[in-house]
Amino acid sequence: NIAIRKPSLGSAAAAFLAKRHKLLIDGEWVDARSGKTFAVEDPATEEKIAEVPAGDKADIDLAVAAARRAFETGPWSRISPAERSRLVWRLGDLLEQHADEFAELEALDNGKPVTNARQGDVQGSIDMFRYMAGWATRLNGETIPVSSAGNWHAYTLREPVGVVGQIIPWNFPLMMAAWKLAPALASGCTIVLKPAEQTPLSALRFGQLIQEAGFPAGVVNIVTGFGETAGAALAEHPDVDKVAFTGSTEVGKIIVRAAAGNLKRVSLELGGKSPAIVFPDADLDLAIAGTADAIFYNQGQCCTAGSRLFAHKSIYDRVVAGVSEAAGKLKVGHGLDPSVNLGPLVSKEQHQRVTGFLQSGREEGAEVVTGGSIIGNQGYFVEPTVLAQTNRDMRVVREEIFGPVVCVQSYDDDDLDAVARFANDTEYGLQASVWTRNLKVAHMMARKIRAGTICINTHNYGDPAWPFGGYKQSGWGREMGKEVMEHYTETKAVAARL
Ligand code: TXE
Repeated sequence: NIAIRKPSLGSAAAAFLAKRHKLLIDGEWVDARSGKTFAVEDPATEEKIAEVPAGDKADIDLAVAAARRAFETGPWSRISPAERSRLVWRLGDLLEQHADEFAELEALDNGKPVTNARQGDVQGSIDMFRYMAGWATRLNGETIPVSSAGNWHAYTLREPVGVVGQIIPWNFPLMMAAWKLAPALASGCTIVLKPAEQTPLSALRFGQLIQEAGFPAGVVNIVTGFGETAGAALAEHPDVDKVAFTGSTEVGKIIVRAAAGNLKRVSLELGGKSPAIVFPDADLDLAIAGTADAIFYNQGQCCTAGSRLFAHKSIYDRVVAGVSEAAGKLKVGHGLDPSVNLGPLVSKEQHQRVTGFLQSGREEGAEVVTGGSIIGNQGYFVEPTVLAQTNRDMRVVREEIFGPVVCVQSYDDDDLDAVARFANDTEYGLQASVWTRNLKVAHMMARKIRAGTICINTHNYGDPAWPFGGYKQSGWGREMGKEVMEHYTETKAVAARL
């Protein structure tokens, strides 16, 4: 079931790859000031596929200055909400026109299966721009019936927060850019975007679409580079009004400290260790397929991955056998092969990290029901793995693995509070799924679990209209939905004595 051959790229993606890649600053494509570049690799073959500029503090300074000018004095500052809406909508249209090219770039750069990239990442991004386009014309304030004596007219205005720094990860490179850019643009902010160093290509290609759509210079600036240099410079920049970050909880804490310098607004979407709970009355075919997908989709590199699977004792053996069988059926190979369902992990670092966890799971006594090893000696492939007989004290159960590795635990308690305690036994709180036919159980569990998103008979759900984010150490704030607009706007209260 393993086919690691590299299919060829379509002509559009190949033409983009062959270009010399530059930073987008103030409407111009430029080299990093230092002249430095770094290599981007195909994680399925470990071949170098591109070189991109290694932007650092000097480039971030230029990009922030351009974003500030665009925000304060550029045509963007005078543009009508309807025109902003039209421009954001246009990004969705342009992305749709180039959807296959973007899907291929994502598959090549990240390793993910191209069919998932097309249906998930690219379609999700198109939908995000279209949904957020609507918000541009709906950011109205309110009139307030104040209690002060005399005649007053009091009201609020919603204003864009200003210059926004956006730092994104490598697991859904284009979609994370879309989640961040779309609401910021709809609300009238200007942006400096820093893609992850592992996967910069789709963001750079998207920069071309931003220009084609007709956004004024400086509204979106894209600086590729490393976290410790470009990312850190953006997070601590005194002229950035807000930073939006998706990535590890560890770096999220660094961002908060860096942001304290000028008290910029911070939103964070961080790690997870999401529970998937299968109740004895669940539709088991649905639950087995769904909980397998919850962990194996995107090679387990989802912040919401259903990495802690709880199955009631009465169905535990069937769930373990079913998820293991589903793992065995996955076709592993190069992400560009449309028949593949499981690609490589994104990088050597992630490969080592995940294999370290597999080793740790074994040492701590987990039973490897299926998988458990790396695949081949080229590319960052790992077998989809089911670890059974796991418990709350194991590192594999406590820490985010970010690979196709599920830890199954059985429970025999019928008390919902007790079940919720298992689910909540983590420092994270991003998502949870509940698999049951009983409506009362489903909705009671939804209330008892401390997580930002709850899925009933599904997992890894997302929609542009559905607010997404975490409790506890999974982050601050919500992306998507109407909630995200809170993060990209300030409320100004005005009072007039009449
Ligand atoms: O993430 P980092 P890494 C988790 C997952 C994974 C682990 C490590 O568990 O195994 O994190 O991945 C930028 N100042 N997630 O090391 O470092 C970096 O350049 C400013 C969960 O790749 O957090 C990149 O653009 N920025 C997650 C982004 O932060 C810095 C997605 C994310 O990288 C920085 C990815 C710094 N000091 C990993 N250091 C999710 N929530 O979906 C790094 N960056």
